[in-house]
Order: sequence, then C-alpha cells, then structure tokens
Amino acid sequence: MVPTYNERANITNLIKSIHKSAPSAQVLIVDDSSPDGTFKEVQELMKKDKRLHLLLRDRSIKGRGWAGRDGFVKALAMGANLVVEMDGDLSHQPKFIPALVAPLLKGEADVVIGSRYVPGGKDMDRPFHRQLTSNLAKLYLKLVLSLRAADPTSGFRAFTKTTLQTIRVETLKARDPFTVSEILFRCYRLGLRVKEVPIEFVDRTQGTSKLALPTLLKYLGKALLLRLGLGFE
Ligand SMILES: Nc1nc2c(ncn2[C@@H]2O[C@H](COP(=O)(O)OP(=O)(O)OP(=O)(O)O)[C@@H](O)[C@H]2O)c(=O)[nH]1
Ligand SMILES: [Mg+2]
Repeated sequence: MVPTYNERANITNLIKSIHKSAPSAQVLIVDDSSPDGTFKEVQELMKKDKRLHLLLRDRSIKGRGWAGRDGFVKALAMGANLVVEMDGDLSHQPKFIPALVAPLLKGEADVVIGSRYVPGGKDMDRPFHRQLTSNLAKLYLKLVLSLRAADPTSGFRAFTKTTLQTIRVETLKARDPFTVSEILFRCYRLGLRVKEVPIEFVDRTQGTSKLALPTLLKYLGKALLLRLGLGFE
C-alpha cells in the first residue's frame, strides 16, 4: 500500500521494483488525484498488470494520513492477510519487503518497522540541523507517547490483518503524516508485539518533499493531544 502525491517520476520504477522483490504481492496505490497525473501512469500500467490496484481519492480530502487509512481499509476489503505500507518516492527500497514480512509470517511480531536506527540500518546523510530535529522529535515521541521503537517515525512498516483490525484502522484521525505516530501509539497501547528490522533509507532523487518545519511543530502539539486523549484534526 503506497500513498502517493505527485510521484509520477517514481511510480513506475517503484511498482516494477516491488514486483521484483515480492512477485506475488498485490500493489495498491492510493493517489489523491495528483496534479502531475501519477494515477494516470498507474492506470496505464494496470492494463497489463493484474497485481496492480488504484484507490483514487478526491484532491479535496488529500492527506498522507487519510490516504493511508483508506488504503488499509481497502487492502483489508481486498482480502489482504499482511499489509506493507511504504512511501512512493523510492526512499523505501522494495528489496527489504521480504525481511519486513518475515517476522509476521513466523508469528514473531504483530507489527514490523523498517528501521533506520537499529544495527545494520542506515539513514541518508542529513545536514546537522535535520539530524538534531529528528533526534529531538524521537525523544519527544518517546516521552509523550511512550513510543519505544528506535525509529518511531519510519513509514516503511508491515502489519498483519489482525493488527489492523485490532487498532481499528478505519477510525484513525490524523489527516497528515502524523498518522505514522498515531498508528504506532495504538499498537503499543494495545500491547501488540513491535519488531524492528534494519533498512537503508535513501533520499528521494525525483519529486519534491512535503515536510516543512511548521508541520513538524504541529505534530508535537498533536502528540500531546493524542496522549491526553483529546481530539485532533
Ligand atoms: N495520497 C497521498 N499521499 C501523500 C500525500 N502527501 C504525501 N504523500 C505520499 O506519502 C509519501 C511520503 O511523503 P514524502 O513527501 O516522501 O515525505 P517525506 O519522506 O517526509 O519527505 P521527502 O524528504 O520528500 O522524502 C510519499 O509517497 C508521498 O507521495 C497526500 O496528501 N496524499
Ligand atoms: Mg520521502
């Protein structure tokens, strides 16, 4: 399940690469009517690939969080037993998918995080101020939401069907990328088994980033609201 917004430059390579690493996987692209026509690219590929699916959402309700939520719901409706979520900008490399789902298949975990910060994992080279922001955000999430994972903000993760049902994925609130923390918060609170496996994160080379500092500050507030059981979004 891949939420996309303006990933036309990446999407074809990503889909090909997923099927190389996971030939039997059904690929669900959740696109919010990207102005760059990402979904058109997908529709074209769908003509020849029966393992490819598109959930096309209206741009007026766009958002990484809501797109992910709707994608999980759709994946369950399609009969998925395991769902992997990953970004559409090739930062998350499909070659790690088998390692991500292995602990679920063995029954050793309920959620698996593709982690940049466990031994063997690798982050891209970020400027010092970005590293600092990222480390402070991690510490904050640990303190406020008790997210114990080494990489609580990784959006490359695998879930069992039961996990998605247990956290009642259809009731997720965050519209934006804060959804990644909201989901993990529910997993820990419900006592699910979270495992981390190493991934190497690569910087996007095509398309543009959507994360800005004001957004990050907003997330800190949302984490507090979530912890206090108050509504947000
Ligand atoms: N459907 C949908 N997908 C989104 C939206 N915003 C972001 N995405 C996708 O969510 C994934 C993560 O977004 P990115 O822009 O890569 O965020 P990031 O990794 O923090 O930032 P980068 O530095 O650009 O990599 C990508 O596949 C985006 O295309 C949205 O509003 N709707
Ligand atoms: Mg990215």
